[in-house]
Amino acid sequence: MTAEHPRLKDVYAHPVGRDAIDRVLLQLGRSPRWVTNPLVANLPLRAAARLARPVLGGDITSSLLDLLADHGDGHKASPRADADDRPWWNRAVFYQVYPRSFADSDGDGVGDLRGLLARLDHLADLGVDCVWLSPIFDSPNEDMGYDVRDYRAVMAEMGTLADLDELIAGCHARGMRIILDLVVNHTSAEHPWFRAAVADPEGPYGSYYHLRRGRPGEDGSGPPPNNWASFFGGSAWRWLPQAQRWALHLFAPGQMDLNWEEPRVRAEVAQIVRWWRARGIDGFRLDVINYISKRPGLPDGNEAIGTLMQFPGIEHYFFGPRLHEHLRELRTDGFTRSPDDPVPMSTARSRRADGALGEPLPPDPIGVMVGETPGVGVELTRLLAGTGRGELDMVFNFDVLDGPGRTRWDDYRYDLSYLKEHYLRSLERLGGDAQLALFLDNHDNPRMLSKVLGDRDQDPSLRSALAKALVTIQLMLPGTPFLYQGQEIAAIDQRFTSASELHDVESLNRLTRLRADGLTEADAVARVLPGARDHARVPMRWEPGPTTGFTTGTPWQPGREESVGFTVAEQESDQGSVLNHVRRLIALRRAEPALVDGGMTALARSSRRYFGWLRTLPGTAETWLIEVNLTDRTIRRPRGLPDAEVALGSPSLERGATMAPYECLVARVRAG
Ligand code: TEU
Repeated sequence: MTAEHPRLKDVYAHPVGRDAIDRVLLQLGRSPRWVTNPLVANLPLRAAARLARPVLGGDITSSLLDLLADHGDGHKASPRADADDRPWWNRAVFYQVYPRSFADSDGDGVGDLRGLLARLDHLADLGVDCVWLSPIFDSPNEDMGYDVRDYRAVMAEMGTLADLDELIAGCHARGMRIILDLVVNHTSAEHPWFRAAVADPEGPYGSYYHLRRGRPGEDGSGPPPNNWASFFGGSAWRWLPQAQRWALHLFAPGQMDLNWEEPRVRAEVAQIVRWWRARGIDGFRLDVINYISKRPGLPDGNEAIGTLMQFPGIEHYFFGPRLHEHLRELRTDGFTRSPDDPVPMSTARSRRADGALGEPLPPDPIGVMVGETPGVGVELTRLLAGTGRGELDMVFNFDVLDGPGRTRWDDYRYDLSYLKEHYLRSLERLGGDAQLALFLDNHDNPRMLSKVLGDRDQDPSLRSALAKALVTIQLMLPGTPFLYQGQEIAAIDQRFTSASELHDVESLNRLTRLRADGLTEADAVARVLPGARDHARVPMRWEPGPTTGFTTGTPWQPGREESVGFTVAEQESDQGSVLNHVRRLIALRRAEPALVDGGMTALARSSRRYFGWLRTLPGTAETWLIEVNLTDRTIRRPRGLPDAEVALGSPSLERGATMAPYECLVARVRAG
């Protein structure tokens, strides 16, 4: 940014400044008009920050300016290639599997690769184009696989490398690609690299991690090197008596942050990627990949930002100074095929518009890179995943998951008008610069169905109607949809009642802190449940029965749901089920190019109840109308809508003057 004494509008015009301020406003539940009205926008930044101090709790100016200085003025992405050049993942439907809870083949109560292999037809019949597996690498499972001990081995409870090779081939034979979850912001404390670093902190592996000496004469009881907090509670530092060093861990104490400043770390990661690409893996979802570059010196975090964002220090790593450089290098050195690369052990068969399978495709020139990027907004999406930027292909923008002024831990009802506004604003601002990843559920969040319905999420008709409406939005908007296991059968949160039913390190740590604050177990559980990641990690419901067809043993994580009609088996034969609605939606996407390559025109843009839009295939009159009632009551359709023939609808194929609660439909606009 050029101005010596910038005005607020100069900061807001900078991509990093825009996203940082938008994130603060979202957290505070305030409108962007707070900063865009000319009176405030033209204030010198320092004056504006003084005005905001009572709300922000302190001065954030210097932190903000440091952040902006790291990133110049950001680069404009080049416009997206035209439809013919679009990469496969632009048109794909992704499906996230949490393998631990998907299907168990050997009765030990833990999902495994052979269980998933036995259920691959479920995914192929859904019409999925790419399967994403949450971590399956060897791990002590302090964070359910997000703490890797060996990047080239499968965790024993999930199977073997041979099982994984068979799974990769099984996906490819069904016309599906498969990506894994690459967790390289940190390794497990049991990884050989870390063990070597502890044994000899001045040796070759000491620089693989963020190790800091203690104060003179310290035994670890002194203050850690800075005020950074762990996402799972407490300090982000752990004292290593054997090494007489502090070690950084942004997550659990067994998840040790890698030092990406070390070129040998970057080379190791690139080699891991190449190794898996040779086995036929089609790319990776990259875990908290925007955290890998930390500000040199690891300075203290600004107290006001720490309080506001709940994690002191976050401004020094959520978008660090060398992030672009590291991502470009990883894309080139790890994900891009070179001429002397071996042909992968298998590649996906092509799938035609009618879903029929074709011949195996040639290897993709570049493996897909899906960044998990907490805290990244629209502008940083453009910088990280903009077409032609040479960094990531898509990123997850988590702003969609909680409404303004809300966090995952608040017990509130999610307002779907916010979902509409978030996606429309993202699409309008991104234009063709970057592909939007469209997701509502994942393994880290409560189910969107339950956020909207609350205790009514077990009302069968509301639950089915809303599940279909949500997945229609996800699959019919421009972008790449990521379904999470269970969405296809309207999975909801669990009626857990005791701490013994929770297994996630984040939930358990939170429970411990609340109990230490004097809450009873029941009150502590009640405070954790709204945001617990455990809801989304219960076993997949394949059929009725105590273990829902997931295992013949005792599930590692019990589910607490007895709903009738919401298992795969019960929905399979019901033509009006959510499962068959999802299948038809994906088949329609595949058959109708306008629903994937088409532009979008929002209808009744300002309505908070009605979400309608047109998809028109460029250069043709081929136009589709999609409509969703965002509310649990009957609404009147706006006037002046085009006449259209309904191809897919819930609860009916009729289009009258009104829409039933959560009604959704997809219709072909009649020409003329
Ligand atoms: O998640 C990081 C992330 O942004 C959320 O998990 C959130 O930070 C966390 O729940 C604390 O609020 C990724 C993985 O998806 C998650 O499962 C892992 O626990 C985490 O990284 C560490 O690897």
